[in-house]
Amino acid sequence: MRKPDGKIVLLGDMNVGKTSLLQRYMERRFPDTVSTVGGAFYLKQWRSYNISIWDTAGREQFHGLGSMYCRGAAAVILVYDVNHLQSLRELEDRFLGLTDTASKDCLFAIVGNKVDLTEEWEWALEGWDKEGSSPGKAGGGCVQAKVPKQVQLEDVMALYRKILKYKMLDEKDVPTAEQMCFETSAKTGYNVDLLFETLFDMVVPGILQQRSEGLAQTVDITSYKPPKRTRAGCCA
Ligand SMILES: Nc1nc2c(ncn2[C@@H]2O[C@H](COP(=O)(O)OP(=O)(O)O)[C@@H](O)[C@H]2O)c(=O)[nH]1
Ligand SMILES: [Mg+2]
Repeated sequence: MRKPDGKIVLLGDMNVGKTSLLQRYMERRFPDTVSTVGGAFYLKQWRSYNISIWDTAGREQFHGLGSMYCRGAAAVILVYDVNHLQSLRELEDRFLGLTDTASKDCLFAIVGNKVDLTEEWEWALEGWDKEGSSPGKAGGGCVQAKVPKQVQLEDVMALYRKILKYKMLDEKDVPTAEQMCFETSAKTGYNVDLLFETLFDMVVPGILQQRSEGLAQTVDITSYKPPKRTRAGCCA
């Protein structure tokens, strides 16, 4: 197996939907029951690059996510639940510190998952087939009442800018908050492809740069000529 060219990690509180997002993207499905204890990462071929995407494998519940996990990451996806403000706060309080080992030009995306559970989702998808999913029909056990969204995008973008400050990054050198703050639903697939594929495209230039630096080093070594031969040249 070829060594991955780039690494992307998912971070965030338990139950925000990290495993579901990854499975929705990689396996094109939303399983009713997900077990995070299992495959810790997926390999995605994107154009001619291999990108590894790491899930936290349940370790977040033990507060035992070491900073090893983010080592060398080209991008970090910070996931919160749009219906739980606390899950956004946890990103700053508990997870941001784990990203110190990421690559120096690491990209950050902040993702609010489970938008399908909000009232706003209903309005946004006016005309969308709501068969069985509207609160009025809450007879079935699996139908959940819609609630107003708890986390507003402005607060998320403010957190993004705070992260840039924490990382001492200049807003002009990195993607904007508008580009890097997403709202998704692993359940319906809403914005899931957009999230991952935007990030893949963004990490590719870094991979190319790493490759060319590696290549430059190789060229330096192989083109090195012993001094004797240089002196024998005809340029003097
Ligand atoms: N309605 C809804 N439920 C979701 C969504 N994403 C995940 N879930 C559910 O939330 C729970 C936690 O998801 P999981 O992927 O295990 O979260 P993780 O602990 O962050 O990996 C599971 O019961 C999922 O089915 C979503 O987009 N919409
Ligand atoms: Mg999980």
